Amino acid sequence: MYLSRFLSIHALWVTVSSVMQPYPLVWGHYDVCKTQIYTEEGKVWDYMACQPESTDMTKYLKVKLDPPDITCGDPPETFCAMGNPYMCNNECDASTPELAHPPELMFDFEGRHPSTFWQSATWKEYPKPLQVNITLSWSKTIELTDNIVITFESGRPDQMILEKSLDYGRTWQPYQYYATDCLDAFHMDPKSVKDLSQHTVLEIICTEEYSTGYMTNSKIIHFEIKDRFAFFAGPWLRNMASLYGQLDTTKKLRDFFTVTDLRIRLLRPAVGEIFVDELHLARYFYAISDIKVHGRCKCNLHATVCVYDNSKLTCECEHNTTGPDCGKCKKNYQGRPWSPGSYLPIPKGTANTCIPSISSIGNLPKFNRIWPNISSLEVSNPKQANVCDNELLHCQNGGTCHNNVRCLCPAAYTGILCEKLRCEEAGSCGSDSGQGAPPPGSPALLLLAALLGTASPLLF
Ligand SMILES: *[C@@H]1O[C@H](CO)[C@@H](O)[C@H](O)[C@H]1NC(C)=O
Ligand SMILES: *[C@@H]1O[C@H](CO)[C@@H](O)[C@H](O)[C@H]1NC(C)=O
Ligand SMILES: *[C@@H]1O[C@H](CO)[C@@H](O)[C@H](O)[C@H]1NC(C)=O
Ligand SMILES: [Ca+2]
Repeated sequence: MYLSRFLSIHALWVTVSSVMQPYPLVWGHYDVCKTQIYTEEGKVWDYMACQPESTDMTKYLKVKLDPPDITCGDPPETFCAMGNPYMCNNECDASTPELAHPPELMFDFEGRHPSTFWQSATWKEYPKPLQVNITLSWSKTIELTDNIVITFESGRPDQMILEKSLDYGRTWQPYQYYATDCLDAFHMDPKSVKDLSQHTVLEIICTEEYSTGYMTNSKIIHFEIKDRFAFFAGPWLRNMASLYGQLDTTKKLRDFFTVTDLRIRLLRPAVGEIFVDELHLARYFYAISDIKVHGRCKCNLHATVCVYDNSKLTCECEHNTTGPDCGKCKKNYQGRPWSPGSYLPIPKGTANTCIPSISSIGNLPKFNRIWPNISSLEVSNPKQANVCDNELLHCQNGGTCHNNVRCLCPAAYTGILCEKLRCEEAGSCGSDSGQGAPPPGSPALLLLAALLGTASPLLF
């Protein structure tokens, strides 16, 4: 309807949009910041919310160990196999490349045999705790899009805390506690992410799921990003609109997945038994073969490109924004306050571009934004029509608050506060349409996947 009036140069969007017309538009890719369209007034730019692709972020980090001399091999030492105290023929020697285990080996390409790994000195000063901080710094805000996965070469630690910073390492908050015995180690009841819900998703938990006591042959520790997304987007992350809507409105939720630094605090190595074998302390140490961190530069939905230059990540800002995260308006484009882009409405979102300052052009800017029509709201006094705000979150079902007067609803919802299912209003709710998602394998979905050259409907 609306779109068919335009002939877009960016054929993809036109095709996708018209293909998707019969279905609610439940997802977007946000991989284009603007396209040129033809209107009755000629060629104009159409701006939309955009973000960089999610990628392997370990390529861009700096790693720092505390204490700095904790890596094994200086002086050379032998260590024993955890499970067998009499197998002590392994050597660590920092001055011999084949026998050294420097921190870089946590981030090199894995998949060969044997794996390469960082290793700490052994616990020779027992009972003094053997503790190591591994700090990963990006000097840039990034948004996590997939699980953090840490692979241990020997046993997984008995006690560990994953911490995060949002202010380049000035302050730290715990992200998750890991222990063989949470109550004993941290005075916390053990929980798993599966015990959480939409309402408790931000709770910081202690988990025993990844400790030595359980499946001893597993070497992996997760911080579960996807399980947390699933509370909003469903178990197969199909209803991304709902997640995006929630991320749009709830700053706390968005910040939860945002970091500038991560810190792995190793507090007690794997012991594997109740008592520490004091005669064979060379059995105890930390060794990590791989750390996976997937995410994207946070550019406030104003850039698709994030460049790595001079060991520094920076958003290439569009929409006349600027700053490392596109967090402010460019000079002479301060005609209204800066605002992040919005994921809604799906699929193109709202660009919220910065507009020319009034003084720079002499008169009011012409601006093709649709301002909310207050008189169309079903409220008695339009002057007090404060329908919603981002702190109090009155918009429901993932709706976003727009200038405090209107909720922008995800495609499947309607009503002033997005409280009604659109299909309910039309009297056509089927079993699946309540999600607002077309059934899996529907022609629209398959065609969309084909157009975008991806087999997966996931967005990350
Ligand atoms: C690790 O970092 C924490 C703060 O996050 C600090 O209190 C602790 O002393 C550090 N431990 C080591 C071994 O540097
Ligand atoms: C930003 O400013 C340039 C001129 O510097 C202009 O051509 C462009 O259309 C503007 N973009 C947006 C999104 O307003
Ligand atoms: C605003 O909404 C009212 C009621 O729906 C309508 O009569 C009016 O024409 C609208 N105004 C504009 C500027 O669209
Ligand atoms: Ca490795």
